[in-house]
Amino acid sequence: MYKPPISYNYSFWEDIKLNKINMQNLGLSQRFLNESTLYIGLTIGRVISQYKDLYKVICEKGELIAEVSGKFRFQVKTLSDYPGVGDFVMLDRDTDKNGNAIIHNVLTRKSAFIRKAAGTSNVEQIVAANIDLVFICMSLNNDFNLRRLERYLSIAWDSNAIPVVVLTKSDLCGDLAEKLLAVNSVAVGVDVVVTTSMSEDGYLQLLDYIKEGQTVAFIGSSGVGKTTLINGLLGENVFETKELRNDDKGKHTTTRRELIALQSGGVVIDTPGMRELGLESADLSKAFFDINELSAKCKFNDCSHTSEPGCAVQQAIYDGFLSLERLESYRKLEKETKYQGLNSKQIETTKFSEMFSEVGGMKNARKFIKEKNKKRLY
Ligand SMILES: Nc1nc2c(ncn2[C@@H]2O[C@H](COP(=O)(O)OP(=O)(O)O)[C@@H](O)[C@H]2O)c(=O)[nH]1
Ligand SMILES: [Mg+2]
Ligand SMILES: [Zn+2]
Repeated sequence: MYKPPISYNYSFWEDIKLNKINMQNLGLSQRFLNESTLYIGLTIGRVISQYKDLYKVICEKGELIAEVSGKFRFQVKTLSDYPGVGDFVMLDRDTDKNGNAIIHNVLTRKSAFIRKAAGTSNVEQIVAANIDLVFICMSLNNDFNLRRLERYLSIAWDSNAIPVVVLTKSDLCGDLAEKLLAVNSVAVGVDVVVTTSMSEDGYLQLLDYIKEGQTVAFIGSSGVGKTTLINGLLGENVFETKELRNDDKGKHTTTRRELIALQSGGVVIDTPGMRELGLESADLSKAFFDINELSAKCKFNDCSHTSEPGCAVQQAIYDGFLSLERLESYRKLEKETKYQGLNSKQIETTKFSEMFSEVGGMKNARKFIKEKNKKRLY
C-alpha cells in the first residue's frame, strides 16, 4: 500500500536559515522546559552530533558548536555523563559567532541507549539519549544474526525506550518467511517491520512509528541501511550513505548531523554502526520474557536450568518450544551483566562464590566468605 511521503520537499534547513526553529518539533517537551527553568540565563539546545570534544547543538536561533565547561569536565564520573546525541543541554549563549558555546548542564535523560565497548571495563558511551523508540535495524542478508538481535534487544529494553525490530534489505532475501519466524521467536513482544529501500513503499510504514514530538533512534551494525532508510523518510540526502557492494561490509562514514526533525514533528537519530556492542546494563527480564516465564514454572526457585528435575526451561527445549542457542545466549548476556547493580562487596562475594563453586561447591565458598567476613569484624 503506497502512502504519499509526508516528509518530501520539507525545507527544514530553510527554517534554520530563516531562524524559525521550533524546539517543540525537535522533541523539546514540557518536562525538559520545566527543568531548564532551573538554569537562569542559560539557553536550551539539543545535541545533534558530536565530534570528539565538540558538539553540534541546535537551539532556537540555529545550530552552533559547543563544548563542555571546565567545571562540567571536572565533575563527570563516567563517560556517559558527557552529553550525547539527543541530549538537551544548557548553553551559555545562543550563537557561536564569538567562539564556541559552553555547555554547563545536561538535562536529566528520560532514556538512553548505552553501549560499552566490548572487553574494556567501565567505558560506557551514550549512543542516543532521550529517545522514545529504538529501531533495531538488521539486514535480511549478511547481517542477519539472532544472537546479536538478542543483545540489542536486551540493551534497548534497558534504555527506557521501546524497541522495534526493523529488518532491512528484504529485496536481498529469498527466505523471508523463514527469517521472520526466527526473528519472532527472539523478539518476544516486539513489533517487527520488514523494509527495503529499493522501493518507496518499502519503508514508509516506519512513519507510523515516528509520532509528533517523539524521537526515534536507528541502531544496528554498519552497512545495514539505516542512513538510506532515514534519507528515504526525509526525502533528501541529508546524511551521507556509503556506496558499497550489497553485502553490508561498509565502513562508517562520519556524518555531519545525526539528529534531524521530520516534517511530521518526529525526530530521527542516525547512529554510526557499532562493531562491538558490550553490555553496560541490560534488561533480560523483557528481552527474554519467555525464559523468565518458564523459570517461574521450574520446580526449584533457584533452578539453573541445567540438570535439575522439574525444569520447565529444559522441558521447553526438549519439546522444541525454546532453542538451546537462545538459552545459551541468555546465559552469556546474564554473565556480562551479572555485576550490574551490586556494590563492591557484593561483587567480591559473587566472584568468590564463582571461584569456589568450581573447586568445592557452593558450601565451601559460603564458608570461606563467612570466615573472611568474621575476620573483618576484628
Ligand atoms: N539491496 C539493498 N541495498 C540497500 C538497501 N538499503 C541500503 N542499501 C545499501 O547498503 C549500503 C549501506 O547503506 P547505509 O544506509 O549507508 O547503511 P548504514 O551503515 O546502516 O547507515 C549502501 O550501499 C546502500 O545503498 C536495501 O534496502 N536494499
Ligand atoms: Mg549510516
Ligand atoms: Zn529450570
